[in-house]
Parts: sequence; C-alpha cells; structure tokens
Amino acid sequence: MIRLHHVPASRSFRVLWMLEELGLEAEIVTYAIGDGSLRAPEVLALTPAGRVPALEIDGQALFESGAIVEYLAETRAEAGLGRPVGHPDRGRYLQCLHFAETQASLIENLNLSHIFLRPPARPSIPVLKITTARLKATLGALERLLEWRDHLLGDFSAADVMLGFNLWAAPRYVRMAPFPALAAYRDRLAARPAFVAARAKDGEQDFYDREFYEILDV
Ligand SMILES: N[C@@H](CCC(=O)N[C@@H](CS)C(=O)NCC(=O)O)C(=O)O
Repeated sequence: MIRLHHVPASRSFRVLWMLEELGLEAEIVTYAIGDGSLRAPEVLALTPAGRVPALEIDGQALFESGAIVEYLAETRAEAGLGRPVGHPDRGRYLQCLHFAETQASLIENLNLSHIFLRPPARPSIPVLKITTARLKATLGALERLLEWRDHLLGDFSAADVMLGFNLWAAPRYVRMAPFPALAAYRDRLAARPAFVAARAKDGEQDFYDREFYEILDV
C-alpha cells in the first residue's frame, strides 16, 4: 500500500507525478492549507512540520519532496529516472534536485507575502522586490540551461519532476516572456502522459485567486 498526503497544486504534486512516471498506484489523502487539517496529531506523526508531501511506502513514512523523489528514483531504479553514484551526470542531477528547493522556497516566501499574510500584517515591499528578483534569477539560470537541451540533463529524469513543478507557480510572480526556452520546456513536461495522469488526480488548488500578483507599492 502506498499513501500520499497531498495538497492540490503544492509540492506534493511532485510525488504524485513521480508515482505516475513509475506506474505506482497510491491512495491520496487530500488536505487544505490553512484549515488546520495539517496540524492534526496523526498528520504531525507522519510529517512533523505539518507539511506535505508525506508518503507512506515500503513500511515507512517519509517527508520532504526531494527526499521522496530521490528515494523513488533509487528504489525503482529500473525506470531510469535517477542518476546513480558513478553516473557522469550524478553531480548535476543532485544539484538540480536541490536547486528546486532554493527556487521553491522563494515562491513560498512570495506566497506568504502575497496570499497568506492577513491584515493588519503588511508585506515588506523591499523584501517582495528582492525575493521576486531572486526568483527571476533562478529562472534565468534554468533558461540558459534549457536553451540547448530538452530536459535538465538531456533525457528526462527525476530532476525535471522536482524543478519542472515550480514552473506552474513561478509565473504567478514573474512575467515569463523573457524565458521562451522555459515555456517550451513546460509544454514538453505538460505533454507527458504521467503528468497528465497526475493532473487528473491532483484536485483544484484554492490559494491562488489571480493569474499574476503585481507588487503593489502602496
Ligand atoms: N521542503 C519541503 C517543503 C514542504 C512544504 O512547505 N509544503 C507546503 C506546501 S507546498 C506545505 O505543506 N505547507 C503547509 C503549511 O505551511 O502549513 C518539501 O519539499 O517537501
């Protein structure tokens, strides 16, 4: 039995997508951010910071999307989505897996400032500007990489699941026109049957209520 603890359109989508790439069936338990469901004791027993994803698999419960994606790639190695020790792309593979969370933590900070902060609390405009510029810089780095290859390491890998997922959230905060290679890459990922299957199981997100969030300097 595999059970995924999931919030639609959140980082747990990476695991949902990865499970589909591997052809693994899972029960999905869905939560919402902000309704307290992620703070229930039985959830905290699986994921102590009350965050998703958590994955029950192989007789254990794992949290941290990067660790789970890497674990799945390693333990289901026949699918070829990992880059094992000794593989020439091993270093760049690990770098991409971890860079995904550098980028996602910038998106998370922007989510907090733009969406989750409630009056009378007010976001800091300089912090918003710096965080947005940093997110843009990470997108620029990926754009340069993907100008001359179809996927981060050439062929599709688990690193694309980790980083590719971010491309559905980053455009809420950064205009994507300067990043045509990223747009084409996102289209390639979206066309994967496993991505389509994961989207069908994902559920509707309920935190973004705008296509794009401007920094309102008021
Ligand atoms: N580094 C962690 C971050 C997990 C995380 O922050 N997940 C968010 C959703 S994207 C969450 O569960 N937030 C719930 C909350 O902050 O209450 C991972 O990659 O799994």
